[in-house]
Amino acid sequence: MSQLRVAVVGTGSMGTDHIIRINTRISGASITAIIEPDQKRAKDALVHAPEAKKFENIEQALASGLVDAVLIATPGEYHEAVIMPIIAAGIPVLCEKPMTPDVPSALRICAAEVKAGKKIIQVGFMRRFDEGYIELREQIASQRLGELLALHCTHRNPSVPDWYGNDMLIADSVSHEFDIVRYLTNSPIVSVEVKQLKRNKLAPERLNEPILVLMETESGIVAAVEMNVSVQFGYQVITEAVFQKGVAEIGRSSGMTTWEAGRSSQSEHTTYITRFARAYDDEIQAWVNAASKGGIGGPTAWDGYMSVAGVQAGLASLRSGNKEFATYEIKPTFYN
Ligand code: ISE
Repeated sequence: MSQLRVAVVGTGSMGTDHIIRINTRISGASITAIIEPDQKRAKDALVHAPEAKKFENIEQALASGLVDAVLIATPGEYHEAVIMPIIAAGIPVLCEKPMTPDVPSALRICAAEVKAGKKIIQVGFMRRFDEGYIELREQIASQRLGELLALHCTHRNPSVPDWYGNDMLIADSVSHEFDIVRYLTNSPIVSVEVKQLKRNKLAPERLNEPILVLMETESGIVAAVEMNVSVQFGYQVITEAVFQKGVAEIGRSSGMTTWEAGRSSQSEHTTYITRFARAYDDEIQAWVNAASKGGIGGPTAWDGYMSVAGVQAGLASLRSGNKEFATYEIKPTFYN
């Protein structure tokens, strides 16, 4: 296949960022179709993909013969309805996180993929492609500093849009840590406890945050995640790993330091789009390379399900204030 012809479903900020990425920085792919019900958003997206055709729904796009692979960037609650026809068509898909809003729908997707007999769903956990996380995972696995004892994770957003509700602290934002902590430690998360920190009065009224999410892995590692979406100053995702013989930290800004008028300052990211730009590029390039051969090049639908199951325990703890336990279905051998 010369160029992978990609349809993008959902052209909000993330979908549009992927369109620009695929049409400018990624090799071997181009955008041939978009599916977006909001006329203004669709029009804005087509500026970056003038060759693409707009379709009303995924079924029409698949039937057009213009699509070899699909990238889904709508909110999680719309994913299942879009993924099912794609599984039936048997073409590769990159689905942004969270894969679905709840465990039953995540399991339905896995079951449909298993039944179809081929791994075609990659879930958009871009942190797995971030240089720092890759290095940290190797550091943990090598045991050069001895055993890993604990993780301190900082996840801070300057602010969030109007449609971001309180549950999204866990379901949308901490969904990343449910994946990456399991990935770093190579061990599933068995319990989650959400603590309310002192409320930031600058947070929108509907949000009760920051929160501290304590997740414990089966291997006994506790990760303490500060989830904070009203920090005002910038976007930070920092991880500190505590080992028997040392400490490793990733994610501090590497922006320019400026000395001026008796002060020094360093620029900081203000959005995940720039903080993880390289990771997104590497994620999408790996997906395009694999999808061109009909497969996937990153986290599977099962990884998507494992994060959703962690989110479910996290939401239970957010409501009860207690430690809640995560339970999982047995992994089908298909995903080994
Ligand atoms: C957003 O959806 C993301 O995926 C970002 O990585 C995360 O930092 C942010 O909190 C989410 O809302």
